[in-house]
Amino acid sequence: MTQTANHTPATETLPEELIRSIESWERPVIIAHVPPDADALGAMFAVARGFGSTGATASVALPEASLSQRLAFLHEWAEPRIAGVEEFAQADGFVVVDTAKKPRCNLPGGLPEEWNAGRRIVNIDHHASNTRFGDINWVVGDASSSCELVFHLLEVWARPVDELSASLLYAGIHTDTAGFSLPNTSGSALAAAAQLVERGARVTELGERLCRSQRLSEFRLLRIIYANTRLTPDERIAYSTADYREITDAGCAAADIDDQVSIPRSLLGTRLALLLTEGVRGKTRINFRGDAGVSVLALAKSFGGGGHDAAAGAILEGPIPEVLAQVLPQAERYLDDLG
Ligand SMILES: [Mn+2]
Repeated sequence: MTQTANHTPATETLPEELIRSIESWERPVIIAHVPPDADALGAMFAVARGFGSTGATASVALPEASLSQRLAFLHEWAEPRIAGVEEFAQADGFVVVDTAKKPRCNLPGGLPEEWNAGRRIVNIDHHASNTRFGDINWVVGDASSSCELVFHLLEVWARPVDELSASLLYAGIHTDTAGFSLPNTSGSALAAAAQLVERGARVTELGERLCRSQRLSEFRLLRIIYANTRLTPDERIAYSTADYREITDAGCAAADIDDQVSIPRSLLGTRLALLLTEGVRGKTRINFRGDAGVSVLALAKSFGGGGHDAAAGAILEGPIPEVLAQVLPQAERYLDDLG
């Protein structure tokens, strides 16, 4: 692969085998994680559009209930072909983006357990905890987002990045860096974003849609999360909760739980923020966020979860009070050990 000034070091790690493999696919299915965020959706749709420009018939795995109200516009923009059981049966290969482990794949119902049945999986991701479950893995732990990686992929693959693909990819970089405010806002992330803007990414509309387009239902949920926010006595940990009743009474569903952990996280002096939500009755999802250099990945892993250093998650069986009673003391000990 030739190296040009536009390529970040991430491109140098792109396995040559990856493009050789996907080039021959005519009916690929593109998959991301559950619940899909803007990075997952943007990367998935942009990869599908890359295949579309070669004449291949790509479809995306996106069960309807898994799409949040806030991000439904990305789906409306991209108008992807949705993969059902039939598309999975006929697929000649799979691209999984932004997904740290295979069981996190957001799949339609009715698939056999071994859904890839010997067909190749290409795994493109920026989660440090990625288990390399693909047959070809391109995992760049210090990339800002999967969308940044997909942008480089499309460039090396010589697929057009039109105004719509640029917008989808920009959405992922914008969201995964929390509006270019997190430590993963690297030079390469900003350079990719700049190139996407030059290609016509809809910056103003995306800013409005992603940052200033709360539905009343989402607003009600935020009010609950503000009201439920607590601090530990030493104020190092801020946490909040929303149980099943609170989420549904607000008019929201499991798919609408996204980055609301930013509320407890926004308190001055917080080193570790937690959000515990019961989007699915009887299961507690925890979002972990670390600030001031606190990595939360090992903590999330101790509960069977995964993610990044600064942002990780886990899902535990049981109602919120039970899980909180277990997680909070462990999180305090974890901070004590970090010193
Ligand atoms: Mn991501």
